[in-house]
Amino acid sequence: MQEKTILVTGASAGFGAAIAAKFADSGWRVVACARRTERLGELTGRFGSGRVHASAFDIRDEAAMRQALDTLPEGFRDIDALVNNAGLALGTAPAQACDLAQWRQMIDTNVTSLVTLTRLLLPKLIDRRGAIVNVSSISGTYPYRGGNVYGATKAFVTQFSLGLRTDLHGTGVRVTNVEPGMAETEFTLVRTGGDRSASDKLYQGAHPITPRDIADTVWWVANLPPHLNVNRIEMMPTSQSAAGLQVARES
Ligand code: 8X3
Repeated sequence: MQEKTILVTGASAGFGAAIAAKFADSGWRVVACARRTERLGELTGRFGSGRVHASAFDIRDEAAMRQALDTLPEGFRDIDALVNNAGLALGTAPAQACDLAQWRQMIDTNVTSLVTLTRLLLPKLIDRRGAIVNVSSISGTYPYRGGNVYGATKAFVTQFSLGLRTDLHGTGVRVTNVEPGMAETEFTLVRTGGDRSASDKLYQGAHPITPRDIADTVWWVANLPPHLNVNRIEMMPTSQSAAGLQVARES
């Protein structure tokens, strides 16, 4: 059987690194994309450059993205699966106190870059009857304090996944939206600007989702028989649930 190729964004850490490792370990070729060259080197060091191609570029830089796609080496050009994993949350302040630059960075990364890469790869994915897995979040469905623009970007990803499914009708391309809840990665360190104690406190005793859990899920979705499409998967740690509505009463 011909080896398949998967392109994973945000592959230097967390979900992306776990997804890249899972697929590489299971015989797929992996195009691992991220900004941090040295972290991608861990993947190529472990699996070899014939199995993992490290593609280092800033996902917000469209010219660099196009250049990276145009210069994929032989053996990594026929993309069968795209995992749009790169994304971030910045800040936990209420909307009225947020930093606009952080909002723009989240929109640029989580929305603009994701749609750009998807659009660029769609012809190949259609040729290959491939698969797209978008990493969204429960924050796109359930609002929480300080989630504001981060949640809105993930709601975009969720709706974009549904829209892609519709537009790709009849092409054989599968589209899945994965919506994780609390997961322990560098997510909270990034969100808080490196506050290790905030990160540790959030996850302590919660048994959060692990990168391995997400890698196993993406693996399952991507390896289903071609006649099956999982539209969306909402996942939470058992310890997490929605908290409901609030009322501001007159005192
Ligand atoms: C990450 C999940 O619950 O921290 O997107 O927003 S949550």
